[in-house]
Amino acid sequence: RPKLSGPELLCQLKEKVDVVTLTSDLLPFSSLPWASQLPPKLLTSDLGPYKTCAVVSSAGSLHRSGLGKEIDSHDAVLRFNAAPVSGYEKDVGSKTTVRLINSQVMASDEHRFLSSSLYSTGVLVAWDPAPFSADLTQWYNKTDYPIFTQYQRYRKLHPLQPFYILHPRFEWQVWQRIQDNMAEPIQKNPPSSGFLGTVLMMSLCDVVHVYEFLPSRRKTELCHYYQRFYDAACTLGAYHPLLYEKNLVKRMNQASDLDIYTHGRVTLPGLSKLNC
Ligand code: NCC
Repeated sequence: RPKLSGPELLCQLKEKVDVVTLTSDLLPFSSLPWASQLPPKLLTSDLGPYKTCAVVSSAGSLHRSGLGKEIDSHDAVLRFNAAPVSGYEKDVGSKTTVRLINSQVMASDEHRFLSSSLYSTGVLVAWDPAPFSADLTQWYNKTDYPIFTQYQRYRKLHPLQPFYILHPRFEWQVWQRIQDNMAEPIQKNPPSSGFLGTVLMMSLCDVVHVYEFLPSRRKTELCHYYQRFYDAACTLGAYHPLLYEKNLVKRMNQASDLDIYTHGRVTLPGLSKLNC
């Protein structure tokens, strides 16, 4: 199959991916007693549009980047999982508009999801690796981690904080974009939070800058900017098809390779700005 150009890949994202979240009117949730804890509307109708947005990967190469000011100059900033800002402002900024978390973070004791103040800033969006092609009821009965019990608990403790859950259809539609553009079969695991969040912000913003998803000259085996833990798999991927995601993002980048090398910065257009 012919290799698509950057603009063609962008149009595929726009045309073949629905950026959807769970709403209280969807079965099986609408028949459950806690349905009203789910938002009535989609994330994309409640949030944005923003002019410029920053997606801050958690990569170790953000360490000593000095990118904090630039990141904070955006209208909205997306962060991932347990990535902190406190103590790291110089490198990653201090603004958090949206935090995308996987269901493992919500469930594991070490992250103290229900009690830590780390999660109380901004809009929360959670996701769980749903089985491929499973319907919502099958997924609901067999989630990877207990995303729904933790969601209900969190909502009770923080009823005013907006909190969305990604529809598994979104995960797998993004996965399909990766697979359709690679010659070999890729692992049937959902894309990483980093790529899911990038596509999510492309649906909310006119321009998206992604930081250290494609590593700069600061490239390191340090996994996260906030932990002394080394593993090249954090940058290259193991469970997630991370290398393939990065290949696509490289092809879609609208700025120069020098931006990647010096700032670890990729520039992507908002989906609404595309003429397909
Ligand atoms: O590490 P993680 O991701 O939280 O990082 C967020 C996103 O940043 C990009 N990244 C990160 C590190 C790095 N060196 N290079 C990068 O490009 C990736 O796009 C990544 O998605 C996840 O995707 O949710 C993930 O979560 C962690 C972990 O669950 C959380 O950090 C909580 O501790 C996963 N690690 C493990 O399961 C051990 C990771 O595989 C994916």
